[in-house]
Amino acid sequence: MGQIKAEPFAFPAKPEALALIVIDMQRDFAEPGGFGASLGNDVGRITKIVPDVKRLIQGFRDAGLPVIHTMECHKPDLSDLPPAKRDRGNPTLRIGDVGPMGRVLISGEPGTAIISELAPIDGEVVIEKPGKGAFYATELGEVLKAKGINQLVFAGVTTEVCVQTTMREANDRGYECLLAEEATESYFPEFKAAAIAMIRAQGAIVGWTAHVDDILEGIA
Ligand code: C5J
Repeated sequence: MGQIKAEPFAFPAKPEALALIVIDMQRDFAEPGGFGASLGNDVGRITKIVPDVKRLIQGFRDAGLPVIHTMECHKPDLSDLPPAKRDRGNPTLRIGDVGPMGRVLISGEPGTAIISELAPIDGEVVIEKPGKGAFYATELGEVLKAKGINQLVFAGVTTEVCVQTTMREANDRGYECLLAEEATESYFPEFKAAAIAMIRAQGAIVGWTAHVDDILEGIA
């Protein structure tokens, strides 16, 4: 492993320091009746990336590199859910309400689970996060430090919300971040395109972006 073909220039991958972080590939964002749908979004856009996320995960597993999963969710007593988050907007179901897949975005509920095709395997870390960024109010920073990880490849949803927020948190903490273009998606195609453009602008001001095939070739 060395360089991964990427934009705006090659990503200097170091096998001893690299992990994949899969953001929020949960039923609540990808299936009818969940949080994403309650906000009026077309969740079919999210399910389309599952094959690319799956082969990226498999590539990291085959290379013996860590795969870390995150889930946006809250405690059943809602003590980690700010009213400003619960009350905003006009969704058909609010976080904590009972929907067809159980309570929306609540830890342990069926809808909160990672979709079955992408389920974590034994030994993979799963971070439950109450915010959009995966470093806020979680153990992610300590987990990465303990594993000696300082380079992160990102996949998951949604590109401009939880993925980009976490990339920005990571960038400010000194991580080198690479976004896998076909393995991330937004409910809004124009927001995905804008996020990719702004991440890699100005000499990778937030990070790099690359195609899944090039990442898989780089880590093989
Ligand atoms: C959102 C996320 N979009 N995982 N969450 O609310 O991006």
